Amino acid sequence: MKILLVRPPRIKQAITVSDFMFAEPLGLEMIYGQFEEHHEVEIFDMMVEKGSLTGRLAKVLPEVVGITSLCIDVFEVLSLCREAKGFNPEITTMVGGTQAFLSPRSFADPSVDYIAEFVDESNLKQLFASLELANVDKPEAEEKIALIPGIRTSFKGFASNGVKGRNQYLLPNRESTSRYRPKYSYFGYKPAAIMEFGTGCAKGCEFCLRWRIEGSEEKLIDRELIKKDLASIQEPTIMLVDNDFFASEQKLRTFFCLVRELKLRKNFIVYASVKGILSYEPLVKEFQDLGLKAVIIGYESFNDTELADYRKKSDTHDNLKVARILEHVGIEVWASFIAHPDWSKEDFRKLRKTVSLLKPQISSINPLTPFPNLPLYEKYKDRLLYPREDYKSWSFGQVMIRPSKLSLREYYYELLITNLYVNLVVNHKTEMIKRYGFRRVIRLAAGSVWNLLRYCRLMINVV
Ligand code: B12
Repeated sequence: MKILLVRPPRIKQAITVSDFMFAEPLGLEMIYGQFEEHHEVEIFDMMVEKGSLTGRLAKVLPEVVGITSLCIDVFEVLSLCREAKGFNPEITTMVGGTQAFLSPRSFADPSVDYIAEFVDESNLKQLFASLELANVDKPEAEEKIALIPGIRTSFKGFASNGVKGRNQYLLPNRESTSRYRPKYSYFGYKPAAIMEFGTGCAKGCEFCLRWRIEGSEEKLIDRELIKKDLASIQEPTIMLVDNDFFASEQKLRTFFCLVRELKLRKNFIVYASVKGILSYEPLVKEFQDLGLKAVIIGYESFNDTELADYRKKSDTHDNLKVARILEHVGIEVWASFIAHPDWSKEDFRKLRKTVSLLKPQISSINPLTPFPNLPLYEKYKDRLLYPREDYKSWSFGQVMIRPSKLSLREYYYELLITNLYVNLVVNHKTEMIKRYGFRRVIRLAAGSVWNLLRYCRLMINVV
């Protein structure tokens, strides 16, 4: 079969998809890896490509079009499925990815044939065998597909077949995106690859979707698979997208062993928790010697009550300790903060003060987003500014909960001023240029400016 795997184009509302943070479609590379042996597969990355889907369909003439999705992509994905069906109604359309897992019903549309709620080696094999069978005996194939765990079908009204599961980390084929790879970047490092070393997160912070996606159990991915994957990466920088790379000493040590065994000389960027860094502080330096360059960390707030409410396992005192540890060893920090909807002007001022004490190289301050799959959604349901079906607004970069102490416009103004202050005033740009080089600092600054422009637009458009 000919299979075209598609990543939808950039969505205007996204903040991360600028030159400073623009990662490869890892999920599609995994699907490619599963089928390349027996099928003709191609990845069409519309975040990079200028051409239309129809243009590509005319060249490839696929039988199956599989599209990956995040929440803000829903309308775009549906429009691509309609385009595929419009080009040739015989094309089988299939949607997978984060949104298909978190909210499969958002793709219940006549233009979609299958929703892959979760995938693993086994259900993917069954699905593609059945699709081949459909060319010979459609009713029998449909009967079989309806029983495959994790696959929702249009002919069953997209009802779940009742089997629960999670996405399996499969070996990606990185060459499948070779023509796009020079464009992929993370944190201003370009080119950069992304991968995962362990899945799940036991911390369960109230605002975080990631434990909902991967589960609360922290597990290491199969060592041999990771070894192959690591060895296949050509880029000088690898971003490890695990929820908390400092989740355990065993995790860190296993990774160090692999890096030594493969004699890798790479830049590594990781997400880490404050608690993890405090618990395994002596390993920070060892990791740095092996290539750790930057850490993405959630400091979230200046206020201990808020941190406790978010179910964070650390307080403001811990945040400061970690900031000093990372500053001392010379690891770059990208800190994220959550603007609470009940903040006053004074609270924003307190945040600015806290950021100048913590001194991260980059700070992103995003409004609290009570995502539909989180307990927070119920808590703030009555104060929501947008309905859950307004998918594009759920970008983590837009005010979703009506502020209680400021008007919406004042709130956006505070967000704008605070982002401007912490990224353009607090960070000593000349020191950063000396340390990280002009090009990287320009890329990082471009990310901040992009964010600021968004807030400007949102502030002006408030009704
Ligand atoms: C890397 C990353 C990115 C990359 C690339 C994402 C991509 N897929 O194209 C970049 C930097 C571009 C990005 C951007 C954004 N991201 Co992002 N990103 C991530 C991150 C860190 C890792 C995602 C990943 O690669 N996971 C590993 C892969 C293997 O998993 P996967 O894609 O789900 O694939 C599996 C299955 O789903 C399946 N699959 C995937 N696609 C398909 C397709 C078919 C047909 C089939 C059958 C199967 C299948 O195959 C894989 C098997 O394991 C996650 C956090 C996390 N750890 O989950 C956030 C995350 C996914 N991002 C998120 C968000 C909010 C965004 C932005 C909106 C942020 C912003 N405000 O700018 C933008 C949106 C960009 C846009 N659409 O324009 C949210 C998602 C929320 C949601 N419900 O959708 C997450 C969960 C982070 C968070 N805040 O909690 N992101």
